[in-house]
Amino acid sequence: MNPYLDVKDDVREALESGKPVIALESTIISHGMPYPQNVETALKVEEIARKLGVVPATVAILNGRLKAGLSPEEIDYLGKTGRNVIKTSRRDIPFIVAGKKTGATTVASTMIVAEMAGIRVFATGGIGGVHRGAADTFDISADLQELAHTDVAVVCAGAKSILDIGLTLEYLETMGVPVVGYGTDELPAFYTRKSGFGVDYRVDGPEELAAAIKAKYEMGLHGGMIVANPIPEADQMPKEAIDRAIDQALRELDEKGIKGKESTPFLLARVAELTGGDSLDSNIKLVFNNVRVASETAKALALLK
Ligand code: PSU
Ligand code: MN
Repeated sequence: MNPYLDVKDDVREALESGKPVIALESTIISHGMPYPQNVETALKVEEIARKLGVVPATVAILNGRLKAGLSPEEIDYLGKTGRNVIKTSRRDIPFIVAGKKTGATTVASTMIVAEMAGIRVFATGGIGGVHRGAADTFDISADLQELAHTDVAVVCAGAKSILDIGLTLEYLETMGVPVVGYGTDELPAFYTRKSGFGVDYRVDGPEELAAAIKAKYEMGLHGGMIVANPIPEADQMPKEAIDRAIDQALRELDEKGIKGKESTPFLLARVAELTGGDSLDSNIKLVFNNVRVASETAKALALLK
């Protein structure tokens, strides 16, 4: 095992005995949602996985140690400290570790730690992507490069329109990352079930998905996979309301000159404020839904091994 990594006891036991485990990220806790909903969601997500017979491993860096699996107190700390925790992507990891600092892991860095620990399936809400206006700003999330190289399947709710969805799909195609629709031929758009863009492959259940994941890794085809799982019908946002909020948040981002790693947290927080919390409710529900799919997939994968 990697000497920089601490694997929580229950996670270690499950991995050693071939039982299903899923990874969860922590930037969604500290930078993706407000307190206390962030902590409530993170704890509930772990409970959902456990009830399905899956061990959850929430990932973060605490005092310089990579962690696969956190205690409820550690999750509470990350949620309470919020945006004062360092948002940690691939490039940040050596400095957070060497400086014995605490970092919340993005999709990219959670994939890195999950792969080190031997966890194949990861559930979150949304991934980073190619931002609107990227032709000028070059703002392309490091999550996409990680998906190109690191062997973890990421269950998310598709790509939201703070991103350029079309460019994000082009980038993923170039990088050889499969975009899989879970029970859908159309890529979901996070808050809504439809984006107008197709997926590469559709799967209709965890066994079918697990078989593709197993084939990929057994052939040594390195890199991740995006499993796009539509938000449940009842939890969707009205398209006009969400589009309006996103457009306004993007205008404000531009006016304020916010750039780099601050962009996504700013946009998520503004959209939640502008929709009076409705988008936060949808966000929480879609995360629960993704955890269920990731858990069933981890179980199917464990049975195939
Ligand atoms: N999208 C969401 N919620 C989130 C994020 C994205 O709906 O919490 C977080 C994830 O941790 C993701 C990160 O990995 O933002 C991407 O940030 P950036 O765009 O700076 O790469
Ligand atoms: Mn970015």
